[in-house]
Amino acid sequence: MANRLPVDEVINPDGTTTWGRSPGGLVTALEPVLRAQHGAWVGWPGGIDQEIEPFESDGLTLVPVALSAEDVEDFYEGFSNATLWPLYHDVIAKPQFHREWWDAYVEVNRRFTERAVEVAAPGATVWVQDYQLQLVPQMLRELRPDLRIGFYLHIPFPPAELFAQLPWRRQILEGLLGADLIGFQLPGAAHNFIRLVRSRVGHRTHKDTVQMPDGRVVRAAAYPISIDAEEFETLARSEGVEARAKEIREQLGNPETLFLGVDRLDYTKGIYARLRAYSELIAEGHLDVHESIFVQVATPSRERVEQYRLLRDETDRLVGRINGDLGHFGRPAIDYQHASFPREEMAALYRAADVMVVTPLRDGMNLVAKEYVACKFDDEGALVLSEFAGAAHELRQAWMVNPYDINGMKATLLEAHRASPEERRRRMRAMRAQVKENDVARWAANFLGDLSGPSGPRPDAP
Ligand code: GDG
Repeated sequence: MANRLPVDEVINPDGTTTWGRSPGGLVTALEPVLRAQHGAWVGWPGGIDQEIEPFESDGLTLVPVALSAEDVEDFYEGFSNATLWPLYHDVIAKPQFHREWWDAYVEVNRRFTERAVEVAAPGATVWVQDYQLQLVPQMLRELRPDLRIGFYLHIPFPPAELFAQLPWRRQILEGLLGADLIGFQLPGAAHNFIRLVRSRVGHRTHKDTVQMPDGRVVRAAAYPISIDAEEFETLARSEGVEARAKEIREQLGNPETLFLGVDRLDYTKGIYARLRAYSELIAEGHLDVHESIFVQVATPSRERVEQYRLLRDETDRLVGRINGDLGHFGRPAIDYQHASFPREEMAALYRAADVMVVTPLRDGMNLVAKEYVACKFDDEGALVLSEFAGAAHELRQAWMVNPYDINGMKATLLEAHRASPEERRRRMRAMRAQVKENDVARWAANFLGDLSGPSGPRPDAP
């Protein structure tokens, strides 16, 4: 179960509605697993007050959980995206703590739990996804001790010093401890969790396990998420994508070097500092607007949350100022797209880009970095990557940056830009081997294998 169902409602020209598969790493990862197990997906269909019975879509059973307008405001935009999201990302933005948001979080977590309880067969495995549903494992276990429960957190889990701000810190820890296995992107996050459980809940811990008073053993470990690398490569190799990549470069005036950024428009992604670093390289004459261009795709995201509205205005202003100061007719310094594109277009952009710039201030993993690597089947292209993205632990041959250090970023952007073709190929080859080997199917299999493995104690199973 996840906050969102893997489908979006599509309104046809005749006014009827159907469901279309929403793309994304998680959907591709879990779909084959669910299919093989005849599993069901519990989640929010994305609209308001949609009281819909479970239905089949492409052979998957989808179990909708209805949210009211108030739930969306308090549970989703409020507690999930204005409390937990900034708190778990190093408090880059100030988390807001509101008691009515917390109440909504508890209530909606309860609703998700009840839906799962209705559809889970005796002894079934339930895999709960992400920060919106951290209370579900405990709620599920109370109602259904027969279930095997896994939880996976897609975003970072903060150090104890930051997590301690949360007025409901103990409830969240206890919520998660309802699971048999808790997965994180990085070992450091699992370690943060174990340390917090010891200090705040008082349970005994040993290495990556927690000894629960009822005799259960809960494990917390790292399972770095990935992408369907083969599917991306196949897409990248298709004629349509190759032609579109050429066309994009032509439309941009055949620049010598195309720098690319692709992110949800989110303050964790470090878009502002990245564009400033690039613009200074132009202003100081290290790069020439007639030879280089920076394409920044910022996918619209969480537009009703205030921090995100402010970020959009700031980014618009910055891009306007940079282009006003440094661009020429038909030669902007930055080509900024506040839009969402089909996957084929994303693949074409990756194919077209010479230097991919991924500089989040904090990121659980960052799939964009892995997608870029997967699309570069000719071993061309350079990846500039933030040390603060989970992906930096695996893509070690990227050009690493501290996204808070603008001068450092400038130097590294130039280094990646000027690197010899051999140097780029050497690094890209190593990263491609990593991503191909550790794909999303392996991620899911590792987690589910450990969840069902002999170490998972099942004292209450019927
Ligand atoms: C969270 C964590 C973690 C983006 N724009 C378009 C588009 N995308 C796709 C990308 C990529 C995905 O969205 C974004 O994934 P990221 O990993 O980069 O970032 P988050 O959205 O913040 O994801 C993150 C992830 O969960 C998984 O655990 O890695 O750290 O924050 O797949 O390609 N796709 C299409 N059009 C767009 O305009 N089709």
